[in-house]
Amino acid sequence: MAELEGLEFGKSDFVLLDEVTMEQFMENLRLRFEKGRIYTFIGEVVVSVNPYKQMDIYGKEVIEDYRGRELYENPPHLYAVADAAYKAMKRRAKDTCIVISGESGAGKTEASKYIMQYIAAITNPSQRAEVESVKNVLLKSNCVLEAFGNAKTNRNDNSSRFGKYMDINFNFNGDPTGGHINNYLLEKSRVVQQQEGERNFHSFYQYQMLQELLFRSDELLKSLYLQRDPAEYAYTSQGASASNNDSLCHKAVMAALKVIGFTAEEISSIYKILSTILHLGSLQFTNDGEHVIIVGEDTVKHISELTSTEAENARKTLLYRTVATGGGEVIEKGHNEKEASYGRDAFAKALYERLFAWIVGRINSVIEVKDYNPALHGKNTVIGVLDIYGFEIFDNNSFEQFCINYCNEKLQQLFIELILRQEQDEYQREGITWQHIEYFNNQIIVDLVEQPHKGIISILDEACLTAGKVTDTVCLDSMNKKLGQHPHYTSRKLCPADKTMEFNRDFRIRHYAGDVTYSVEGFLDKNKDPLFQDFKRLMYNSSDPVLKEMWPDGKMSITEVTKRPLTAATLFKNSIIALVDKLACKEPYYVRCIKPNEVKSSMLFDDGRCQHQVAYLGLLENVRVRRAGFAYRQPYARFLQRYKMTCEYTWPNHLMGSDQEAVEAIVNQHGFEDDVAYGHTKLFVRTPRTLFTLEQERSALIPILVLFLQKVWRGAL
Ligand code: AOV
Ligand code: MG
Repeated sequence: MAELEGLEFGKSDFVLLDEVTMEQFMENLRLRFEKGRIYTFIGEVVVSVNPYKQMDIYGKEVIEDYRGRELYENPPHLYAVADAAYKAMKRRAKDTCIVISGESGAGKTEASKYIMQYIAAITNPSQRAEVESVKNVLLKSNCVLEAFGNAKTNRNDNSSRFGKYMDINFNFNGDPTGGHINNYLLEKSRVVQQQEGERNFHSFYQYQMLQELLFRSDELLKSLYLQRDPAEYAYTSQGASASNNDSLCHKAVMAALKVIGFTAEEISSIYKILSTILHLGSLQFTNDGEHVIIVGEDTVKHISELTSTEAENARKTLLYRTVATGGGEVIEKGHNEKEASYGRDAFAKALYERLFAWIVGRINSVIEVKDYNPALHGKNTVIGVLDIYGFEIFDNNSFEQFCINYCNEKLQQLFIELILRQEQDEYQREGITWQHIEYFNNQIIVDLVEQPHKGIISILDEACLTAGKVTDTVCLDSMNKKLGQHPHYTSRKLCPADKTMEFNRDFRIRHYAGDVTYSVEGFLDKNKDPLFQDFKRLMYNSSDPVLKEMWPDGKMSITEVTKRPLTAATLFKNSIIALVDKLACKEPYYVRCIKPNEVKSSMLFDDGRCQHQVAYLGLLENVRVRRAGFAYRQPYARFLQRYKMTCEYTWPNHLMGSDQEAVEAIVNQHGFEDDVAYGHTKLFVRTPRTLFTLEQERSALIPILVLFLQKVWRGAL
């Protein structure tokens, strides 16, 4: 437990509070925030409060202070957890993971970057070129993914609109040999529509704002048929505008793409796809009395040129769809205006989603571990870093918020499982006397969303599969019927007096982190996520190899019977369940981020908002479990093996009845009786300091022992 700071900064570990009450917890959190101490431990968990200003607590020198040190030797810091995860991985060959959670804008992404920088800084001391290059790609990938996957929302100017889990692989030396990025559900609806005050993904503004182009002539923009001003385009003119920061970031992104190894052709294809999307947004459809036609045929030409497709094909794809009749005949069916606009937007979203997935895949192809031979190189170990979109409540919450908030429920469940439940289960198993600690288990909300047949996702899927026109409202009815009794679900229909919801539109989930009212409008469409097959074929037949590669499913002909694809919610659910499984088999380290206020101020500590977060994150329960509990535990045999040299009764071998008795002898000789408990198979140690003292004694004894043994070998004794 860190006690290295003066008391004027508050308690650096919540475990040290005089009493575990909300008042004391909040008092300490506030005091530390006001004194610029944004990190506080709960044992090995780091609680972080977003400072909303640059802090002078990062960088090379500070990294050196934390490198290789024990958690309690330094003030709380992200570096301390990063080092603990790294040490566990290196010393004990454990796969570890660092899970960063907290609501939107709480500081998760920033924390993940500091953690990555720390790991990069402490590895590869011999500067081997191939390791340096892996590190470089890992670090640089952040900037690219942020450009394409982050956007300004009303909660966070740089909000992650996708989930990211990055595995870093290490060799037996503890140096990174590669990695892998998993991305989760990009919020692609943002490509065509943004809420008031929000923006499209940064990438769209960045390359249009390219100041470099002022010097390099506007050739590039001309070749893309683009205007410089994002306000010219429907998809980038709805919300907030571009800023100088965009052009700065653009330079960094370009440099990063090059470092990662994107070729000039690939970068050019990325440009072209972004421009295509913007042009698509400008396309309008009208009816000439007989047919639906496109307003602005020039734009179609630009699109076909940018996508390396035939202009006529592109035009047709925007206006018609090919359908196979029951008799196997293939016919072309014209869209009405609404269908054409719908198709255009679906195409724009899919283009962006596939571009993003392709970029992630391309980065992975560079960093994936190649030719790793465990026999030669030892066990390949992993540290995973999870930075996902945080819990969010907007004025208008849709399918995306539903998915994001479900994901946060799952992560909270994992926290409960690993930090609160397993801990208590083990005490019970080992027969340690233990006062059970109550906590809210959010499994009930997870079930509400994901349970087969009964959960919201199942009901949505069922509605999507039903032939004919099941509308969002019909689906809402079905949810009301099936879930009306659920304590965490309600809707206006079920509760007519509640005027804060719309009658035929809204349902509310009582999430672990607060109540969220979702508008069911658009849920079915977003879940089904249809895209006319014609667009896929158009892209597959592009002569741009990069674009073609992104659309392999365009190969199928219309008459081929295809299995109904899984819905967006089910795909997301499956990927999140797989993620949780992946995390659950690693040794977890936690960073719990708190957002101090709603106005992005570095001065304001909003008690109400902070207390709410402390409550739903289960931090008080975390302190209680930790405090009443034991920081370390070790099987008797292992403990004995390591520390037997520190006790006259156990060195070199003990003559006692059992290992437990021998361990008791060691503990008694050092006077640690009050700090331990004896389980059926393990010794439980309450404070890390006890182990630290034993470690120090052991280290001091080793040279003496070596001398002694050398003398024995030489026959001097
Ligand atoms: P998030 O990842 O938790 O939200 P971010 O990490 O993007 O939140 O943080 C939001 C903003 O807070 C950043 O852009 C910084 O301006 C500021 N900030 C956060 N941490 C720090 C820090 N350690 N030092 C200085 N400023 C900080 V979301 O991605 O929306 O859930 O989906
Ligand atoms: Mg983020």
